[in-house]
Amino acid sequence: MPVDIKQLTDFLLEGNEDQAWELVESEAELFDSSHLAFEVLTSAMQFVGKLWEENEITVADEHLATTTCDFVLSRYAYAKKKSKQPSNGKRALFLCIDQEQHYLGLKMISLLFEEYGWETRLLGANLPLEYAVDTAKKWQPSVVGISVALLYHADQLSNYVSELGDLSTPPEILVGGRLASNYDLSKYCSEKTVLVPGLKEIKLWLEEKKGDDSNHG
Ligand code: B12
Repeated sequence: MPVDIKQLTDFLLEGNEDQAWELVESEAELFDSSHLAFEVLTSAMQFVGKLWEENEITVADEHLATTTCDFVLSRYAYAKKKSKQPSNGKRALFLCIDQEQHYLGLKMISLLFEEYGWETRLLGANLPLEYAVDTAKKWQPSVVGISVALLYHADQLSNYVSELGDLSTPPEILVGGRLASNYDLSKYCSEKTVLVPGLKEIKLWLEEKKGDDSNHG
């Protein structure tokens, strides 16, 4: 049965954590595939955005939908803990650039990496560049995932890409978020940066990496 996005959106807007969770949990297809579950939650949050744009809901409603969606994501991750793949020994660091508040997508991506056996650190919204660089130096992730949603943050993106790329052991940099889905961000990135428009593409990337690992013993 296809999920009723309108109903899920209503549960998020009401702050109805249990009903929102049950809708995701009761649908076997969604419970089995985080990819599908995250796709459905993304659509519901985009619908929230549309309602806000049309003045149908307030900023407070939007915040409540966000915290409820965040709760559902955490509960999903907890419920799926046992089906995680064994550790692949690799680290991925996730952050939003300075002033960027939209972190739900970043959290979804971090959870997907965990399912694939990565060790992750989710630094969430609004991380100034100096702290991104400092953490990458100390923790030595092989991947840094950066999220950016708003166009006026794009200029800053190039500083993150170049400073992280200049580290003595530079991580692979993945850039995603609403802006990466809607614009060509390559002029703010380096040749090595991987631009990821959405869930389908990151799943392919994770599968490819898994294949590389098994090919190299
Ligand atoms: C919730 C929300 C907020 C919340 C954010 C809360 C939070 N903690 O995330 C709050 C209320 C704080 C907020 C604030 C603002 N928002 Co807002 N917000 C939204 C809303 C409704 C949903 C965002 C969301 O969670 N989407 C769902 C997630 C899952 O989608 P996603 O981020 O795209 O992530 C997916 C992919 O992009 C990918 N991905 C994401 N990150 C990464 C990272 C990597 C490494 C990879 C590989 C992939 C990846 O994975 C996800 C999988 O599906 C959107 C509407 C929309 N259409 O998105 C507006 C929206 C993005 N906001 C908007 C605006 C204008 C603002 C404000 C400027 C409003 C204001 N005047 O204050 C501020 C700016 C705050 C800031 N400085 O960042 C506009 C942007 C319009 C534009 N042209 O730029 C939108 C589109 C609303 C609208 N319809 O106009 N917002």
